[in-house]
Amino acid sequence: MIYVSEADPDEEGYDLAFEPRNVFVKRKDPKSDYKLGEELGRGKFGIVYKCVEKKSGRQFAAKFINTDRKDDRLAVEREVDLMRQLQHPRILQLYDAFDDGTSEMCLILELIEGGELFERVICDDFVLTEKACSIFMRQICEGLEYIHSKNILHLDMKPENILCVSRTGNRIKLIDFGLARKYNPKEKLQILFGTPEFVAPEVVNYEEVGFGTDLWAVGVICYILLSGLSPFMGDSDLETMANVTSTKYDFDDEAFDAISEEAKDFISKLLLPDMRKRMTTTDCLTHPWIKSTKRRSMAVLDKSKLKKFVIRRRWQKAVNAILALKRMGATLKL
Ligand code: PIT
Repeated sequence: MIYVSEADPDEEGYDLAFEPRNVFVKRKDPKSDYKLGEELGRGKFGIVYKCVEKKSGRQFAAKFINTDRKDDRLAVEREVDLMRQLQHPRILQLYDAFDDGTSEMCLILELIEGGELFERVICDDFVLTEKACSIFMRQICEGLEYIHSKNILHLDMKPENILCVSRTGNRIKLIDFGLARKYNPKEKLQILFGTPEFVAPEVVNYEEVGFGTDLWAVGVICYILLSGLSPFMGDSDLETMANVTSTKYDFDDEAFDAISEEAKDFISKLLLPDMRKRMTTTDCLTHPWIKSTKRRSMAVLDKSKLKKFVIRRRWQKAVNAILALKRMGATLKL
């Protein structure tokens, strides 16, 4: 059994993976500098492999991104530009970037091998408690506070983008700045993307977005982590988005019987229709549920619903991967 909840994550060390670097995109084949290894994961963004820097023998992760479409290159250049500005222990670091003129660009990233947070949490040897949840949520808020302090919006906060540093510790890091944007409060920023289950009402309504948009998603993630239930999930994306804009949700399910009032208070101060009224990351970090983890319950939470949630998302991911292949012109022989 792994009782991951006890230790302060920072007792394991709070260092950056490597010294801050001023990364620029190299116009050559990444394989000239790095030797590729096993696949670590794949998603809409592309495929991530383990790799070794030839000159130093150091291990990294290599993310290959398809850049067939004209805008794809610009999007990756933007991701590199934003990641270059982010150096924090709660954010996956960028080490190198390549564009050799083929249909793929490559980012060399810090290697972490703990897998996705939710996948890890549902393992039978992982004991999930409310205290463990609040420690994870604190780290998510710390990472996001740093991102926001640089005037950057993540805009794709969801469970898949929270990775564990190791299989046994409780440190996490935020990944995927593919949809992130620089935020200028004087300019109105509207967006048309994201995952329906996690997007805020202002995104669905195509209204102005801001720091609060990321915090809505933090509220949804916390709701799911504690209960295994997705607060706005409908039978279709359209229904989910209608549920989001109604901003109606409740804690009525029996899954919440064991959950503290402070935890529910934390969620309810994030899932507010007006993004300006939601807690900021700094407010989150001083909220009693996050701040005083010592008093948090060590009672074991029932993970059966969370397991179902993760299995459902695995299927969704597989379907998305097939759709992405089809868009690239692949035909399937079944
Ligand atoms: C791993 C291990 C690791 C890095 C990653 C995955 C990276 C994933 C990733 C990073 C991004 C992004 C999408 C996915 O946009 O060390 O399993 O910046």
